[in-house]
Amino acid sequence: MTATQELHAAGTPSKERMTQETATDRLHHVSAAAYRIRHHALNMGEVQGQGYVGQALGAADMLATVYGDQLNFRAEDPEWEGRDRFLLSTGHYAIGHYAALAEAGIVPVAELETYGSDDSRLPMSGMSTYTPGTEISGGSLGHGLTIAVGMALGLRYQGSTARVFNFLSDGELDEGSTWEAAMGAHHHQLGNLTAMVDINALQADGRTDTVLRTEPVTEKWESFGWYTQRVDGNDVGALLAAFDNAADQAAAVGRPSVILCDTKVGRGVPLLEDREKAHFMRIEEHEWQTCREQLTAGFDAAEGDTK
Ligand SMILES: Cc1ncc(C[n+]2csc(CCOP(=O)(O)OP(=O)(O)O)c2C)c(N)n1
Ligand SMILES: [Mg+2]
Repeated sequence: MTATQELHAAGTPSKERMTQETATDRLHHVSAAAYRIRHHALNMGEVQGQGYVGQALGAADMLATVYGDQLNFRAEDPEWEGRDRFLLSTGHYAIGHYAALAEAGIVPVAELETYGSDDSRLPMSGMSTYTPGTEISGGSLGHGLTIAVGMALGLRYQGSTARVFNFLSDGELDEGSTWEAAMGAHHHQLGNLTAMVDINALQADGRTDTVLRTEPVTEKWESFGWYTQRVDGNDVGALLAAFDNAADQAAAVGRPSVILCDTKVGRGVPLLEDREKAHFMRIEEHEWQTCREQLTAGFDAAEGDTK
């Protein structure tokens, strides 16, 4: 078995085991999970020949950090009452989420190849009624954080220690409802709520700064009363530190926490990183294998650097 094949077989160790790992092991564990998420995403994209592959590659490190290190869940019982809730606002990021659910052991890896087919549990846009481990039907952008606020409040009333995580895109910052929810979370001092925003500087109609300028984003969240961190969303070490801070500090001071993650669409596959039409990518039949090879070569080189 090669090192890469071993990685594909490895799966995710339990949370208990994670706590015993050293910082370096933790970094390797999450980086390897991100690699597998990207690999799954390419395989799913190939089923349809096109799709939101660039977002999955860009957000893989965020998803790997959350599912591989932060979330408290039971793979064999996705509806376990004590679970942390992960809400995907952006239904069009479903490929990335399914890959993360497979990595988490909630969806079998073999099932990923049914993505987008009739009768599949993995529809092209994320829907809670179809897919285990999927809390909401996202896709109507700007609603995820509002639901997350309600859930966080409800869990607190119930005396639950479960946390709520909401994954948003930078396009969702154009939505007024996102900011109403942000105000509500601060008002209710929801320390059990963590939002992460994928700032890939892109939207359906072009670059975020040309569609509707949202910067300065950091200052906006701060002024809404949130504990705010901004990190390179493709740097696993930075993500781990930010999520640790969010867990410690936000809960301690009873205010919601946001992690603003600057990411690159197509990250890890040079062929896709500079595609012009990046929101919904068309990838030619002969390109998929090249994509996988580039991904593996980049991962092996990065791992070699840290050994
Ligand atoms: C309320 C709402 N308005 C418009 C859309 C259409 N839409 C689908 S994806 C998208 C882009 C949103 O920005 P972002 O998620 O940052 O795009 P990406 O980074 O994936 O390119 C839009 C406008 C939608 N799904 N929901
Ligand atoms: Mg975007």
